[in-house]
Amino acid sequence: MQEIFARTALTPQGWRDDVRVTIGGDGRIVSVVPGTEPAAADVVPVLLPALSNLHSHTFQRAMAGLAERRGQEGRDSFWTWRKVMYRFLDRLSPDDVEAIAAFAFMEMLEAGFCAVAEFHYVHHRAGGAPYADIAELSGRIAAAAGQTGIGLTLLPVLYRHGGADRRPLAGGQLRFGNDPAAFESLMARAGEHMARLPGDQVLGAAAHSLRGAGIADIRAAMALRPDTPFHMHIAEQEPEIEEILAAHGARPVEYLLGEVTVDKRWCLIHATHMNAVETERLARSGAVAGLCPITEANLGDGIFNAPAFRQAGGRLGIGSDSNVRISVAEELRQFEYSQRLKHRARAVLAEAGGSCGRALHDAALAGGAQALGRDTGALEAGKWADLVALDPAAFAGVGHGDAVLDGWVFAGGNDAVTDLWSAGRHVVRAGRHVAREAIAGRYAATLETLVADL
Ligand code: NGQ
Ligand code: ZN
Repeated sequence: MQEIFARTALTPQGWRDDVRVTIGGDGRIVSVVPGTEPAAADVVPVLLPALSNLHSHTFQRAMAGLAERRGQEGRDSFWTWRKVMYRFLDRLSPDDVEAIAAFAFMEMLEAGFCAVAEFHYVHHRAGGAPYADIAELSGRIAAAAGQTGIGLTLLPVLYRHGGADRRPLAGGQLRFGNDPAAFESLMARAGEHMARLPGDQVLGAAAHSLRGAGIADIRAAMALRPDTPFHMHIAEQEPEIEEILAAHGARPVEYLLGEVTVDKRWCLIHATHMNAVETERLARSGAVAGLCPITEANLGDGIFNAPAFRQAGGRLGIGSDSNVRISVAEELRQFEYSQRLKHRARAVLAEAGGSCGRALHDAALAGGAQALGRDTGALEAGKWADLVALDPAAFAGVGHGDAVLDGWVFAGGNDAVTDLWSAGRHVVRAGRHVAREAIAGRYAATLETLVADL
């Protein structure tokens, strides 16, 4: 049993003062009692249910800041970035994958994320030969989650083609490829690796995109674990809309919704470019739109149509995707700010009369929990103890009510996070991960070898 005493906490009933939260040995919340006396060991100023990060490619963390140079010719774009990314991933050994994942997971925890959906598509050796264990790299991701204590929803990704015209994989993409039979064995082995993690782990699946997998392959991948999360990238770039239109005579979201049942288990990553009909239909499907505001800005993707999507009851969450910067507060801020710039308005995501920070937080909390298939998202008995403690002094902010969230999102950042519990694992204390030194040391050594000849 652990006890936390919070001066103020966000409960399903709203903000409450002097709250004692008791956590069971199984990592779930036993009780949440407001109006108590501080008797507990851990006394924190503000306690919140922690957010889940619904989309990550951890290996890309090691490229942060290394792909911001403009090429000699033409226009830099998502597609030129992707070439650099492919060159980079071709160098990664299993040890590198694990060291980078551990470092990124640690940073996520320090930023206030309790859990992550790792959209994992690098499966094989450079050139495409499988490892002796086909799920070697899935095992390395699981091991990194174990070292850091983050809650992991692992999404092994099916990837077969180099484009919607079914051209073969080439270059760096050779590390991604599996036919449906190989993918089934990979999923089974990944399940064995995941079984070594604590009980909050989840194994779902994904298809990379309508460019990387055909609709029959997507249906087969969906059928492997029917009740678990299923994710896919969609409609991120305008050339991608043209590519799907040319191959299938329909826009990506329109095409997908017409071919498979998209429901609550689905998370569509980006969904940046949707027309009004697609926006409305996706919102009504119950699926989560997986927004990655910092990465989408970094890659020049475009701006999600948030007002229409929310109006139609759409669910959304946030992901750190390329991990060029890992921050809960900055993701929510970037999301709202791109809406403000586009619509030339303020507090776009807020309800009438309500706090913007609170609305962003609540939406991402619910959407993240759903997308990860994780029993989380509230300070409530029975849920995983996924908790983050903030110190509003870090942003010289108000310590009560929704102003805490507005302060954190618009004026604060990672340094306001003092403590984090993931399914009861108290892995961030005084703002630092408990194993930071070892994890950061291993990462620095890895990075040195990787960038030596970049
Ligand atoms: C990815 N990342 O799979 O890592 C993609 C780029 C692609 C983002 N879209 C590759 N942020 O979509 O083909
Ligand atoms: Zn992605």
